[in-house]
Amino acid sequence: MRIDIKTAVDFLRENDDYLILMHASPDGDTLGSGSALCLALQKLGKRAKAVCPDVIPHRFDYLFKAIEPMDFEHKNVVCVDIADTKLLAEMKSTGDAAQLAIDHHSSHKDFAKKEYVEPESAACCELIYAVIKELGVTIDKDIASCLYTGIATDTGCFKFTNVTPRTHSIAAELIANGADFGAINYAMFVVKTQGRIKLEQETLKNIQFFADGKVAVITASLALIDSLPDIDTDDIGALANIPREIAGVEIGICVKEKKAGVFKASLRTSDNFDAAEIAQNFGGGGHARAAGCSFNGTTMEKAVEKIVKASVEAVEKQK
Ligand SMILES: [Mn+2]
Repeated sequence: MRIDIKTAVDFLRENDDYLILMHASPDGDTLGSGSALCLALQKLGKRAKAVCPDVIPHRFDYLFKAIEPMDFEHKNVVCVDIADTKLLAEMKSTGDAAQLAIDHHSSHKDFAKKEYVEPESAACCELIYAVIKELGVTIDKDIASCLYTGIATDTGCFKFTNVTPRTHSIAAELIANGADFGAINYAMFVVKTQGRIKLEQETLKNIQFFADGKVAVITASLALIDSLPDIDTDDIGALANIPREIAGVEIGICVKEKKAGVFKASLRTSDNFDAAEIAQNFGGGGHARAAGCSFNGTTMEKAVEKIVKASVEAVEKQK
């Protein structure tokens, strides 16, 4: 059942022993939401723990340093930033038993007893901020840094069109309350491992342009990926954004070798092209500006040829 913030806050105030679930392949928003809510509930004298089905990348370690580890049997499950319990992987059944879900996805599928969902919010952390205020908990430096992390990461450091005046007002208050925004933005948006830089350097060497520079493709072979021990899946995933950073490129493609004979193409497009439509030619899909598809039992050259041909055709169709 959809509820308003007051009902969500009443529930949190009246109960105890919370297990807060954050989604698999965690991002800054689910982790910032989970850690901030956990800290706030602990400050109210309640037992709370925040759990993620996947390993949390080390760059997020600071979010959890102020949380007191608590050993107890949970009575109430709260899901944060989770649009669908499928995103909980092996913890799906725990999520399906949730008492409360707090989320901002327009695609949110109701699964909890109580659902506080506001798709107008740029980040789930905007909702958690409002919940914590309503709970009457003071937003200290630690909570402010957690909430700032979620808002900054879900807005691409305040660059995406999901940003509203309210997003900036909340961020301003978080900074006033001590959010470590300089260090957070450096860790989230600037610093890269040596492996990541090497990966970008090697893939940029093989960039190819088509359709008068409107289509660009880069490739990453398994041999290259395996030769760089300090890269993670985020580093590999981020390659997909590189071709669209080049002026004039409207369809940016990255083809990665997943295993022998299996290739994944990721597409990023301008407003003039539908990435999902191109990916659908090969049984893939996704969003209008970001989509992907797979090619099995082939070679890198053939996979590139197919996805480039479909992209060039999309450009020609538009003329
Ligand atoms: Mn989010």
